[in-house]
Amino acid sequence: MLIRRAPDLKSSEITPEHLYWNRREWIAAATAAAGALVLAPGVRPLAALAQGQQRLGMPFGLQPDDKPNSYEDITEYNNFYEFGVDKGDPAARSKGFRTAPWTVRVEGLVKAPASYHLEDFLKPHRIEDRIYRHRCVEAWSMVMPWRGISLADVIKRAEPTSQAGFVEFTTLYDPQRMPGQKSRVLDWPYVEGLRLDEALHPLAFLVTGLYGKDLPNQNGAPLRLHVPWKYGFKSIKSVVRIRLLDKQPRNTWNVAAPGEYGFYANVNPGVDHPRWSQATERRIGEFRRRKTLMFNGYAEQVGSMYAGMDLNKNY
Ligand SMILES: Nc1nc2c(c(=O)[nH]1)N[C@H]1C(S)=C(S)[C@@H](COP(=O)(O)O)O[C@H]1N2
Ligand SMILES: [Mo]
Repeated sequence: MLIRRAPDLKSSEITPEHLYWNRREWIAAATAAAGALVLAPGVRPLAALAQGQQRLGMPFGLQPDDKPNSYEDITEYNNFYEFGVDKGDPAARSKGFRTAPWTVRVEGLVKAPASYHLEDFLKPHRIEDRIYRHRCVEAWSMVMPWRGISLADVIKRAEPTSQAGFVEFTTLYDPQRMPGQKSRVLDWPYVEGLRLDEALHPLAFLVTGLYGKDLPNQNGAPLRLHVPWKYGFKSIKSVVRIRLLDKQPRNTWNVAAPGEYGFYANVNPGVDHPRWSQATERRIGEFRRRKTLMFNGYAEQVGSMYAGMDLNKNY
């Protein structure tokens, strides 16, 4: 098929989204999925792309009315308390945050513990682009076109021992570089955890980029987790340590407010937060409310991991 060049754009129109959607790989994947469909240049081939990812065996949970949020939405409306508690603080206050050099330690109940420079940590792994739904516990949501690596691959590379049952993640602790850590709003450093089977699920993703470019600081550069079937607070940013444990790790929001936030934090429209409903959500950039989906739309992929568990108690 003929791939034409995108028509001339005014430089003000050349957003990261434009560059991203015009990438040859996307167009090729979408076209493969859509058979003979010829995509006009600049058209966001989202539906075709979704089918393409599915056909290539890649996980995908987008719904027909989902489309990725703009670069501005994703980078200007953030939760990252290390840089302040207001939604605009991370963009404003993380600008000078240095993320190189960056070291990641993988340790605990593994046969191959190691401390890596970020580049070496990433090197053996396949870099992938994935579009994920993101649902904050505050009842707003976005759709993120991430770039990153499979968490399962990282864990397998470390060779967990037979005692390992959980994975703990820790954010950098450095109040000089992360000024929000000078205030005691949370118990620093931010920590999160997953059961080992959750961490090995193919949807669990370690994010290194957004819209085909490096991850902006406010989104958790240089390495953050995204577990798309769970509330956003599980998706810990600026990770420096991944540790395999035999018991359930502590997680920051559960420590801060145990009556409000659990360990599992699976998106569940049937279990309300004590102070608000989780039945609906507002997509950033829209005004209407959408129904929140069980497991944030990924029930088909992840539901079996929770068979037999009371999800009203294990929230
Ligand atoms: N270290 C750290 N990780 C964090 C947070 C945080 O405050 N500190 N906030 C969490 C919450 S509540 C959400 S909703 C997501 C927000 O990610 P985003 O800003 O990329 O949308 O990051 C999560 N990861
Ligand atoms: Mo959140």
